[in-house]
Amino acid sequence: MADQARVLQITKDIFSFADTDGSGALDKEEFKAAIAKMIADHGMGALTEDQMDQEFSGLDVDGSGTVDEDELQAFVAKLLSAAA
Ligand SMILES: [Ca+2]
Repeated sequence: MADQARVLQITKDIFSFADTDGSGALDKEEFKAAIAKMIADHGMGALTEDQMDQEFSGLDVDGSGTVDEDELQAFVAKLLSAAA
């Protein structure tokens, strides 16, 4: 199961890794890099391009075209509970 401290830690790691331009938000390319790292580091199941596009749209609740750290955190929690 995904405990909250672990979710926060992983989110922080992944976010700082993936936000390569330091904008404080992940655009779609950065988000895909974030997913790839989650999969590599935490053994999550791989996602297809379509699934990543879908997740991105689902997470970007304010329609900004980017995913911020809170939005990423929701995704990390979901992936971790799916993998548990
Ligand atoms: Ca960024």
